[in-house]
Amino acid sequence: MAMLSFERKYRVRGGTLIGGDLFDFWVGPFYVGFFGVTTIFFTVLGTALILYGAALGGTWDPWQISIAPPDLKYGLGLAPLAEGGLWQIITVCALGAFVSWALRQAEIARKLGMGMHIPLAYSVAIFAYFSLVVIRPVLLGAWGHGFPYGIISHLDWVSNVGYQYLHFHYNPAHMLAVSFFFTNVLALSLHGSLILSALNPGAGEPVKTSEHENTFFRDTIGYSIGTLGIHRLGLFLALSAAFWSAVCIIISGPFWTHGWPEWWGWWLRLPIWS
Ligand code: UQ1
Repeated sequence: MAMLSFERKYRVRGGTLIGGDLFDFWVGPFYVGFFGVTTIFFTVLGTALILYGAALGGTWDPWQISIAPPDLKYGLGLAPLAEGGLWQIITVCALGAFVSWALRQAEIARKLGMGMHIPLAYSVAIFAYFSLVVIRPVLLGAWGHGFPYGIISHLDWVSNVGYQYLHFHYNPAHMLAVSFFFTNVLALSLHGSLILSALNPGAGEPVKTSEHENTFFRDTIGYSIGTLGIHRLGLFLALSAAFWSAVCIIISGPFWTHGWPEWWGWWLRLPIWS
């Protein structure tokens, strides 16, 4: 692939965390690096194992394919391949690929003299996955508490675990997570539509800039958070959504075993009602 004229300026040596110059090169438009190699390794191995697990599963219907974690009886031990062992290795591959990807982001950010915002933000998404398949299963004492890798089967898992706590929407951390997800959607819809409306004012009209963007929101709600501010807000909302998602599932079981509606008993027991 041809290199764009400005790319030469940004294809700088160094910034690697490991391996020195060894993997400090590009293939077409893609930076490789040590962690590019490990990302490819874990991704290819993990995908091959998913295909093997699917072949053992008796269906090629994409909706029905599922690779389940081990039975609870295996606790935190290793299970035979066809009885959850594949799920265990696939989980290691997934985490290997995700962490490799985050470290490749960190190397590229160092190369370009940028902050670590991108790998840090991505790490919060990894943390949410890690909390589901490692932290909570370890706290509960069995890998069998992880979720199955399948389109319908993981939805069934979410539904079943939700009903195990009677009504998951009463989980206060779940409430926070959902509220952050919704607010994130609101912020991105406001931001995306504002940018498109300023840059696509209509045929023959000159493109508008941030002065117009500020004025639109000052005119409508008396306040503009600014062009940098909206991105800070968006990052905060997105990270908060993922963070509270992780918290809401970690506390379900390890720290609260009853139905979540019951948790609100503290409110009913407040002395002010008597
Ligand atoms: C905003 O104020 C702003 O500053 C100009 C943006 O930057 C481009 C935005 O995208 C949005 C959505 C707003 C409005 C948001 C709030 C929280 C007032």
